[in-house]
Amino acid sequence: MTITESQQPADRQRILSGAKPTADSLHLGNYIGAVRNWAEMQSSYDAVIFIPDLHAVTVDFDPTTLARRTRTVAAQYIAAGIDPEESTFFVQSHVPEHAQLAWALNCITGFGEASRMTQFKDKSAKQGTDSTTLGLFAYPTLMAADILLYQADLVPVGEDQRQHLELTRNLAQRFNTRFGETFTVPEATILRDTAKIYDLQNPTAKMSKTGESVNGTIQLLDDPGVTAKRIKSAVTDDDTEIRFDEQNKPGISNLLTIYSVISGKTIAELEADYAGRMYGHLKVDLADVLVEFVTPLRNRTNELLADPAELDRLLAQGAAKARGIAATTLGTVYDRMGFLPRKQA
Ligand code: ATP
Ligand code: LTN
Repeated sequence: MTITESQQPADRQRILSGAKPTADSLHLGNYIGAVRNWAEMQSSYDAVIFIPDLHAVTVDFDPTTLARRTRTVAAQYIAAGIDPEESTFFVQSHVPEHAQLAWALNCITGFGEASRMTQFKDKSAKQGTDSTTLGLFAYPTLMAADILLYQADLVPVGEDQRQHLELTRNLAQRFNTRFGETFTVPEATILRDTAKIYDLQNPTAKMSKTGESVNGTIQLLDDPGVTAKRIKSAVTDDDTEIRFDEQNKPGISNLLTIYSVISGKTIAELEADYAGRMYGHLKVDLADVLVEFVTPLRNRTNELLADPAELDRLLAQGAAKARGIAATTLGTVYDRMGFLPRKQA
């Protein structure tokens, strides 16, 4: 139990998640593995969804590109069903309490503890010490601040974020023990059951914004003709049977997964529908289904991007809602840590 004013009513748990604005468009894997699930959770949870732009500058970045991507991703989230009225939806840098709480958490995090984060070890090893920043090292404590500010109960993330969630739980417990009950200790909701989408050209690697081949990725803002072409040229196998078998038929299995998620049909239904038919039939139909699915999403995104004032208004409204919660938590934290209260001038 926490004792801050941002405590949640017992019947509606708070979920919190976000994905960095590090590409010009979300891809189908982001939609199926993340955004779609957040959108579905909005009705049964109190959802806090945000764009971690402060996290995006922990590695090399370009200012103009960052601003453009943040806007585009914001529009795509809304187009994909994140409702700015129902949820708390905002851009991280618009809520200064994230950076403020991160500093407080930095000061209760061990250097050795932070050094053990495998994502930091991997990324810094790849980049070399000279291009590795203090920001990248502190990435996990900023992420902990994102979560703890909102007293989130559940944090739906991929397996790669498990260690960061564990650190967040440890920091919450450490702070609570040392300074008094302040933070909800969040649960990681590792999205194991969520369909993982693979690269269309290399179907054993996940579809990724940093993937090798552009042809293997379905960008949600691509022209529909490009989307159809990518599906039609997806790598399959020498066999002819349309059957889900990730081990031996990764390409066909990936197409069946995408088809199933987009159409709502089960894999078994699809296997039955396509019994005795050729790979080409599956691809043509899936291309049609996918184009029908991405076209309204793309149109809605472009509509939102064509009205920047309205998009800004929605983001400002989200940031105000977020600050209402974040400022309360940060106030308690500062007070507990012994910072002198700031009086009105
Ligand atoms: P990168 O290529 O830089 O690792 P990414 O494209 O994998 O980036 P992230 O920003 O790491 O995307 O992930 C955002 C969210 O989308 C995460 O919750 C992640 O689990 C989900 N996601 C990303 N790729 C896929 C995929 N291929 N299938 C299912 N979910 C995915
Ligand atoms: N590190 C996450 C993005 C992220 C996040 C968060 C996710 C930043 N802060 C808080 C959940 C909760 C990633 O790379 N997927």
